[in-house]
Amino acid sequence: MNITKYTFPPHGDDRGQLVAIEATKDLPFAIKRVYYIYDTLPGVRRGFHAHRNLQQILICVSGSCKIHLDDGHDTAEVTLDKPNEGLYIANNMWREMYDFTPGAVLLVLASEYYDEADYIRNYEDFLKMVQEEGL
Ligand code: T46
Repeated sequence: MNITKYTFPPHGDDRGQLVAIEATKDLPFAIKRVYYIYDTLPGVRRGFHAHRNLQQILICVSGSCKIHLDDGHDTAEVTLDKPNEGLYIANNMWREMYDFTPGAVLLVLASEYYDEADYIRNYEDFLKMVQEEGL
């Protein structure tokens, strides 16, 4: 499976680091929504869904976490542990997030507004869709 990661150059100086991300210049889509996940309890695994249309960039801006990706054929485990590195997740990709370190913050840049109808939350339905649509 091809894993696409974006590295955003930090503008560091003797005060610390600053990362700027500009929609469509630095990303393959225009950002319509930003959300973040924090205070994740030990042992928690979340996600367990795919999206029909949504594209996202996941950045663990503090701490680290792991992402399980599944395109219906292959799987991959990706570690996010750099505040200037983003993982691109295309549509039609099953994802699970786990192994959050204490205090980890996972920032997500999303190509679409929140839409519950865009979620495929049943793994068997996901595999069926991949097979039927030849994805
Ligand atoms: C994804 C992974 C990486 C909203 O009201 N608006 C939002 O924009 C989002 C993302 C969620 N919500 C509500 C819906 C649920 O009541 O927040 C609650 C938790 O959402 P969910 O259970 O979907 O969270 P995760 O961590 O399983 O998945 C989230 C995103 O939903 C999903 O798109 O790709 O993070």
